[in-house]
Parts: sequence; C-alpha cells; structure tokens
Amino acid sequence: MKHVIVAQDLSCFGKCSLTIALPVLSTAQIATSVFPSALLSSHTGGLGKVHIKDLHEDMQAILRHWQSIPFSIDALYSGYVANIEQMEQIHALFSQYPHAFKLVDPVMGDHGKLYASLCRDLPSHMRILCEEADLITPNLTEAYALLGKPYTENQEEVEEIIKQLYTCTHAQIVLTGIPLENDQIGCALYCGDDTIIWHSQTRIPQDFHGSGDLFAAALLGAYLQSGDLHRAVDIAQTFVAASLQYSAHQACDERFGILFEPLLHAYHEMLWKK
Ligand code: PXL
Repeated sequence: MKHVIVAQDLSCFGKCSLTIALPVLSTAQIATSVFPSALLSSHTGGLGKVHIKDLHEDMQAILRHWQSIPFSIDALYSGYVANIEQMEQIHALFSQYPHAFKLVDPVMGDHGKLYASLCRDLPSHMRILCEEADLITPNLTEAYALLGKPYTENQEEVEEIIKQLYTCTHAQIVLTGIPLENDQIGCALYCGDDTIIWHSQTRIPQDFHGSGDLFAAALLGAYLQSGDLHRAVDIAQTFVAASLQYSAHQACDERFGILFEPLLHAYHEMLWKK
C-alpha cells in the first residue's frame, strides 16, 4: 500500500488542510501519516478571531523521533504554511525522505489576494519549497505571487506564466482557477514539453472554503494510484466540480467548507474504473 506524509495544519472547524486530505487519501486507499504545522480553532477565512498554536517545535521533535522508525514513504504533500519556521521544518521533512515524490500545493491566496494570516515574505520562501517539488498546484493568484508579479486575469498571459514557473521550479505544474470565457473555469497541466493540456468546467459563483485543498488531495490520490497525471487532473476536477455543485445545492455557508463527503464514493469509482 502506498504511504503519504501530509504536512498541513489541523483546523478544528471549517474544512481545509488535514480534515480534507486525510479522508480523500484514505478513499484512494493510501495510508497517511501526519506532520502537523499548527493547531487552529478554525481556518483563517472569515470565521472571526482564531486561536492558533504554532507547532514548528513539535514538528522538529516528530521528525527526530521518525528517524528511529523504519518506515517507507511514497510521497510527501505540503499545503498551507503560515510562517518561515514551519517552512524550515517542511524542508527538513523533504531532506529526511529525499526519494519520496513531493507535491507542494503553495496555498497562499485566491482572487488576486494573499491571505492576511501569512507572513509577508512567505511567497519567496514558498517558491524555494516549490523548487524542491515534483509537482506543484498553484492557483492563478499563487502563480503570480510565486513569480513576484502583479496579478491579472489576462488569459493570454497564462501560458507565459506557467512556462516561467516551470523554468524556475522544474516541477510539473497544474495551474488551477483560470477564468475562461462562457462562464467556464479551467486548469492547465504542463510537464515541461511544448504542450499545455487544458481542462475546463462550468464555473460556480460561490466560493466554498477548501476547494483548492480538495483538488490537490484528490489529484495526489489519483496520481499515486494511476501513475497518469493527465487522468489524475481529470478525476480531481470532476470530483471537485461535483462537490461544488452539491455544496451549492445544499446552500451551506461557504466558510464552513466544501461538502465532498457524499461524493467520495464517486471519486473511488473513478479511481478504479478501467
Ligand atoms: O484552505 C486553505 C487554508 C488552510 N489552512 C488554513 C487556512 C486556509 C485558508 O484560509 O486559513 C489555516
């Protein structure tokens, strides 16, 4: 069985990070271990004053203990990182397991804005982490932040942005959240050759928290199971689109998080469909 270490925060309310990654990877029949960066009373996306316990010192102790446990690992997966101290521990994790596949989801913002909870110079540090990755999954906002460029929604620039990101990271890239014509939203896959592969779906006007985390976790699960990144993008996008549609239909509070649980069986079926 494949085994992934998920380096993310535990937000006690409002689905995101670990509360999304763990159920999704379990559905993909992948074993998980946890490298927790922080404990928060909720995510930082509009639910009021958040209690935060930074765990970077604990991360160091966890890594030290793991050195004495003979386990093997297939992949490392990082997401939201709030500060440089946590980032250093994720670098240490990557160094401790150099042969594992590394997915870095450079979670930093959306709709042209970076999250206020992040430390100022996080983008340049996140870029260095991306340089260690095999696969990165920025949205458009994060892609511009990684390159230190002002955000625009100019579709003609997207191909240039994705290629520049590849040049500086040498990681395979799935760029998400690209606004397209006719109420579509797209993502683009680039692996360093000449072709960018586009996937698109109908845009849903609501903004359910954790949708990006759901995409990255579903992508990793599908990629580790199929070995086919193109197919994995298709599966992750279909799963997230169905979860968004379901969440919109239930009219739940967007801040409470995307409802994906009733769609996990469909994700599972897509993974094992011949
Ligand atoms: O979904 C991204 C995310 C993860 N973790 C925490 C967050 C956010 C986005 O706001 O606040 C703690």
